[in-house]
Amino acid sequence: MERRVCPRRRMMGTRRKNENSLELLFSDAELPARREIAEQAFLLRGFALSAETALLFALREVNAKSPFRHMITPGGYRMSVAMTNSGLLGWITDRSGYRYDAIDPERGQPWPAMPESFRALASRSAAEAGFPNFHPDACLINRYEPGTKLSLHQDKDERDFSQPIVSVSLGIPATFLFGGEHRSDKTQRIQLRHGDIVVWGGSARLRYHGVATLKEAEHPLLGRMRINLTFRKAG
Ligand code: MD3
Ligand code: FE
Repeated sequence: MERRVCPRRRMMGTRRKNENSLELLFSDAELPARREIAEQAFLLRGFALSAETALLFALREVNAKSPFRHMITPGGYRMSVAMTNSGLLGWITDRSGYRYDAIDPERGQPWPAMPESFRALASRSAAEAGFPNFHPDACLINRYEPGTKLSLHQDKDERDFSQPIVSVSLGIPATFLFGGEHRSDKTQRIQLRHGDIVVWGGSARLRYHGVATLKEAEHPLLGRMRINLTFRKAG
């Protein structure tokens, strides 16, 4: 097991409240940098922190071209989570269904290119989790505010389920719900904070997951907001 010092812990210098048994067993300095939270699901605590400034700058640029919007589900509901995309393909939903599309329907033009800082972090993270040749063509960007949530679902609009998914959390914390292969399977709760990355591959790829209703909180850089970057090989 790797025991590199996690950059966020080095910076904070203080101990967070114990959220799992590993944090009781290891001191801050020797907490594993890569933790397998379930079969083929790897949590990289604080792995995005070193790229924080570049990520937030790039996010601003993407958003200037394709702003966040509340998409409509096939059932006619407005999603509480606002979304946009970067990359060759973007995930969209409207009354006719869920799909990936090269065109931002709000603008009738291609999605903004995937920023180099996004792409580089995603493939570095995948490699760290044991998926060395990850070349994402889609980055879905989700924006949560306190009171919003993402209901339990599967990600199955992608072509190749052997490719992993990389998820980068920024801003206020959230409780990620990780279920099984059936909607009714019990869920595991994982706290995700600013800078955390999760890589989901192989057997974890089709498990149900969601995000619990966000609690009121404020982040020094992002305010009352959580941003999640989800990198996929969609096409
Ligand atoms: C686990 N977003 O956009 S990404 C989504 O925090 C989505 O915004 C979440 O789920 C968010 O579809 C989490 C993490 C994720 C993505 C795909 C998975 C976790 C997954 C596929 C299988 C298992
Ligand atoms: Fe998902």
